Amino acid sequence: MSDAEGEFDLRTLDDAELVEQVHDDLYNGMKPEVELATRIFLERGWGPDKVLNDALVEGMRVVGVDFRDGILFVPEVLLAANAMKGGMEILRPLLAETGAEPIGKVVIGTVKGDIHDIGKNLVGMMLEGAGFEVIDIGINNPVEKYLDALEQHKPDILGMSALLTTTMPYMKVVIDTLKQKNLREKYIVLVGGAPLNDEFGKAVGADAYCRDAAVAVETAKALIAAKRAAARAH
Ligand code: B1M
Repeated sequence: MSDAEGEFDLRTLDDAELVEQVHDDLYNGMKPEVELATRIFLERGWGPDKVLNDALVEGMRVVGVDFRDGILFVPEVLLAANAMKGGMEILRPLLAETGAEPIGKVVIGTVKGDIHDIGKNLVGMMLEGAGFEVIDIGINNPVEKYLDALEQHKPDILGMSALLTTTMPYMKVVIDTLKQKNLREKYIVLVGGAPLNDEFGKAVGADAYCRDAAVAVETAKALIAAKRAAARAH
């Protein structure tokens, strides 16, 4: 039952107990334990998307609630985020497994003033898994960084992420700049992040707001197909 550190062995837990445990371990920022639990789920035949959603994303949701309520603070949340990333890195190659030709190219980044990147990373991984080539330009991106990346990589889609009500308006700065430079029509612009909604997406001039990574994939596929069909029709 015990391992070298005198902790109990995660493998002795059944699936439901292990899910509870990984939520606790995420909450407590215990990266090695979260990584081990992720591996155990996979060994037990869980699909990577189920491990991601039931174990990691749900655990992070609980962290978010207690962060909001002042029970957890930035240092603890950083540790939780780090633990989450440990699990995500194990899942990354599995989520991104695809032998097919890229179905499109995406540049994605978190907007200026915002350093949240877990959701963005997840969206990037899921897009890769769906066959997109993804260029991730990281966090805290001013409009110039987006423009440089668009110029350099010539993607089909620009994805922007914002997790703060104070940073989400920056998406409009980026989209307005694209309009000023007559570049807006060249790209499908998708936006996402917890505080956004459909209305906001429309208000800033994005093509779509994506509630989560799965919706981002569906939307990216649908809008690329529509754009290509329209181009063929001309
Ligand atoms: Co911050 N934080 N945080 N934080 N943080 C939130 C966002 C907050 C809601 C917490 C709360 O109060 N409940 C709150 C924002 C409140 C608001 O603006 N209304 C908040 C705050 C206030 C802050 C600070 C200001 C705290 C402080 O310093 N006092 C500070 C700001 C720093 C900054 O950015 N300048 C801050 C800092 C941090 C940490 C650094 C500690 C850490 C980030 C670590 C990291 O990302 N590397 C952190 C975290 C982890 C969170 C919470 C707890 C979790 C976010 C997360 O990773 N969720 C968050 C609470 C919450 O959201 N419940 C919170 C999991 C992730 C899978 O979901 O990111 O929503 P999400 O992504 C989803 C969708 O939104 C969507 O798909 C993803 C996957 O399904 N999506 C996209 C996201 N981006 C997309 C892009 C797309 C498409 C879909 O493009 C096409």
